[in-house]
Amino acid sequence: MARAKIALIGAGMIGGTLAHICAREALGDVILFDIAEGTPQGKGLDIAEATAVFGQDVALKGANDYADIAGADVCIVTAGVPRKPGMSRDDLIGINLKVMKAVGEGIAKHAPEAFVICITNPLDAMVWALQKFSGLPKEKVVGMAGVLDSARFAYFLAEKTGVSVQDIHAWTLGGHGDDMVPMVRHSTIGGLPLPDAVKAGFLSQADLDAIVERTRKGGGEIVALLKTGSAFYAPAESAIAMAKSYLLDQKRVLPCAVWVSGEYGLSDLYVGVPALIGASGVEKVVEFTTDESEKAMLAKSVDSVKGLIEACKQQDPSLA
Ligand code: A3D
Repeated sequence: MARAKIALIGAGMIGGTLAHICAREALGDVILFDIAEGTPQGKGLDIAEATAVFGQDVALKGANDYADIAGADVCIVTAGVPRKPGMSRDDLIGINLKVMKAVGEGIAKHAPEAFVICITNPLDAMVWALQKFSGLPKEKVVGMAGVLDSARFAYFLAEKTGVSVQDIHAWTLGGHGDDMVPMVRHSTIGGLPLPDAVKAGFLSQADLDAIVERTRKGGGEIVALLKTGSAFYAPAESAIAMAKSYLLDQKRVLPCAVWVSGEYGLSDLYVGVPALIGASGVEKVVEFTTDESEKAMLAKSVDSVKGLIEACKQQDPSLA
């Protein structure tokens, strides 16, 4: 059987990391696409040479022409600019919306059958715009944010409690901004919902509150440390989990930015919710029960997403 073809649109920090993981795990042949000449070719060749060390038979190629992504099974989009210290994700709209237009048109022309995972920020607005610009089916265009935010939540819980990350299941919903919604009642340590884990002495309520706050600001914490860009290892791993669920029809339930039509009382936008990803793309949205406080937090987060979508429509009236 032919190997899958994975197109990475954007060969920067996340794109290069994605290519490395795809090659090491032999997920498929990789096309690294970027407007920067030499960068995708250089990273592609570097990783291709590494395949002879770790012993995987996959092909890697750098490209500056969309024709090279033809027939891709999966496209992972990181094209655009990341934030620098002092910037919010929303400050990126001006540049990244134009990038989404070019990328959307390129994918529509050359890889219209692909499952598309957007990572470019501000995530919920960019994946919305990418779907519009590409015209691809909504169930085949998703955004990566929730897997990363939930991984941060889980890691902080593991670090505090000493419990293996493997036995912590954490969920964040809503938009990928500082008002994202870490779902405390639905997240578990060794099967115990977090409020019960507090009662059982795994951590204090104050520790939990601090972890929720740190999770919300997790992206900014890394930006402040790196100074020259944003996180890339954990974002890349998160998108790979989504790509694998599609390519291998794993049917994992992962928090992703997906098009909602009525779920959680929301419609006509992309927002982070638990979604079952299989060979057809988004096959189901899982609806958690939400109490009044969770509903209010979700509504606030969704308002931020709607504000970003409005800003996109103002910048590019073709989206209105
Ligand atoms: P970076 O290392 O700058 O790579 C971006 C790449 O995009 C560069 O190589 C550019 O040359 C390339 N590029 C720019 N314009 C185009 C274009 N029109 N077509 C093709 N390529 C282009 O950034 P990065 O890899 O660190 O981050 C990429 C994006 O992911 C940024 O927007 C980040 O804000 C975002 N990001 C999102 C998350 C989420 O959880 C959603 C996490 C981390 C980063």
